[in-house]
Amino acid sequence: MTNPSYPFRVLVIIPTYNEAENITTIISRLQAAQPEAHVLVVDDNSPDGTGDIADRLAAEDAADRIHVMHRTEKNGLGGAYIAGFHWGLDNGYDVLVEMDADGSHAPEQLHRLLDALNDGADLVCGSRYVPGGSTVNWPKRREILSRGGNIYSRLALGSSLRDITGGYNAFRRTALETIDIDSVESQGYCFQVDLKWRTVRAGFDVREVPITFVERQIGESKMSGDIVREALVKVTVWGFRSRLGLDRKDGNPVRQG
Ligand SMILES: Nc1nc2c(ncn2[C@@H]2O[C@H](COP(=O)(O)OP(=O)(O)O)[C@@H](O)[C@H]2O)c(=O)[nH]1
Ligand SMILES: [Mg+2]
Repeated sequence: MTNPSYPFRVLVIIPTYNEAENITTIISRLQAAQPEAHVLVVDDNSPDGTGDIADRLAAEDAADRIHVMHRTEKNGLGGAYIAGFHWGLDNGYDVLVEMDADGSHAPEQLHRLLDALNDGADLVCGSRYVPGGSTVNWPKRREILSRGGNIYSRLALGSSLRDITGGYNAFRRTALETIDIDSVESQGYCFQVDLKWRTVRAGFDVREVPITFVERQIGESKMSGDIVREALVKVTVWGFRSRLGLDRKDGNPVRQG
């Protein structure tokens, strides 16, 4: 069904790993804020039963707007999103949104992203670091890491995006169809940088809108030192490749071998 206020079908993809205490709340907030949007929960066999709860919510939703993908093991945020994007593209959605399960990405602000898409953007990034954007209750250590990661990425890549590591993003399907998502191997923050950087380089209309990022109140972050190290190494390599003119014009990396 097309959203009456938007001329496109929206799928919100929510990757989950041990979000049993959050998943019901985030889906009901989303349905209250954007009743016509569909949701796909991509669960990596969470030991706390998140996948079962999502199945129950899907079964109880008379309008059939809730879908659940079960994967067999924890395989990182990036892998979950790629699988979710494929499902959404195969099922004819026009707009695919990334949203965390823990409440950090307010469904009540989703209209900001969708309005900008409706205005002609191909990718809209929810941004903590443009005027009007903010973070709430974030530990100082995480904020420094995030701000530092963004500054480093901007310098290394020559990108003008203020929040290139952010995870609250809405893609028009044509962007995802163009950037060869199967060749994206990165995880975590780096995955978000990779997707946005490819979309920018492919010449799409990429915009940022302010969001209020609220740190999770329940459950644990899956952020790890490995995710940070991966981001640092990969962003540096991409920066050099780009500056040396080794990238393909369509925004995708040159395949090795
Ligand atoms: N399916 C899946 N979801 C994940 C995985 N790692 C993290 N997530 C989900 O990705 C979202 C963001 O993770 P979170 O731990 O809150 O990261 P942070 O906000 O950077 O601390 C949450 O909805 C997590 O449940 C994973 O390996 N697989
Ligand atoms: Mg979080």
